[in-house]
Amino acid sequence: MTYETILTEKRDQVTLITLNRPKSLNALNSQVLDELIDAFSAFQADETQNCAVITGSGDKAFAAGADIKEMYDKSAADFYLEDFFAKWTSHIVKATRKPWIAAVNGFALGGGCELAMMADIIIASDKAKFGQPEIKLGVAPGMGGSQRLTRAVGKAKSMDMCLTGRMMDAEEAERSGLVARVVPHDQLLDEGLKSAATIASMPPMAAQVNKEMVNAAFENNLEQGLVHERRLFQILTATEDKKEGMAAFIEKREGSWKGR
Ligand code: CO8
Repeated sequence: MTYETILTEKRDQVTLITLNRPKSLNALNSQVLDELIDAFSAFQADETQNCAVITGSGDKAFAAGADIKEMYDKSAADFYLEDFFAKWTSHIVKATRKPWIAAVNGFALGGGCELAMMADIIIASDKAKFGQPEIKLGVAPGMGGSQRLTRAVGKAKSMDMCLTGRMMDAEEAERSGLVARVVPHDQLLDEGLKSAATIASMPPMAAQVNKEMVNAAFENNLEQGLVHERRLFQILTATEDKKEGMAAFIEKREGSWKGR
């Protein structure tokens, strides 16, 4: 498969995947998803590769969320029938049994924060910012944010983030347990690749088993939570406030809410 929205590179035993739509702050559209699924499948299948790193191109964003312009015209029926974003869980989280690291180089918002949280380890640049601002668009997290963020940082901070849509800087994210480490911005990729090389040098099966064990502690009942979350997201996409919230973003103005 030829990629247009991501870049991939093998560095010894480490696969580097770069989200590459810098003009849209690496927003995650259907093409990105399809290409990521292919890249993660190739990584999983390649016996020479033991660990992966995912990062964002440009200086500003890891990923500023699901692509609002793509979601704007979709109806609730479209979201429900496509089971929009279910493939992130089945193809990228579950099917990738080898460990992978998110090296977060800037904004990780909405789906971007959710993609980072799907990784086994998050390493953040000191310029990284995390958030679940979907409420400002009249919706809510739909790719695991309400579940994974709450498990990572606890109810108090997760509620604060989801209800106000505020961002967390890298220092707060580390203090809250969302990220493993914060490193200077210009050293992020080197540090991410170095950690990945360390993991890649471990016995490959033991690495996968360790990952599986830690996830077993983390993910009990997550499946139900994620299905529940997706259904609720799909219902929200039928509201007038979703239409208004996304239109307001695209037209660069404040939204005006109807509450329905
Ligand atoms: N989607 C599409 N385009 C985007 C997105 C996005 N999420 N974020 C930024 N862009 C685009 C902008 O429209 C702009 O494009 P253009 O130049 O053509 O106008 C370009 O990227 C640069 O963005 P800004 O000019 O806005 O840059 P600023 O530095 O002023 O602001 C921000 C940066 C703060 C990151 C700002 O862009 C922003 O708030 N972005 C939106 C963040 C957001 O709301 N993310 C959540 C999206 S919803 C989501 O992720 C839901 C996931 C779950 C779905 C599950 C379904 C079941």
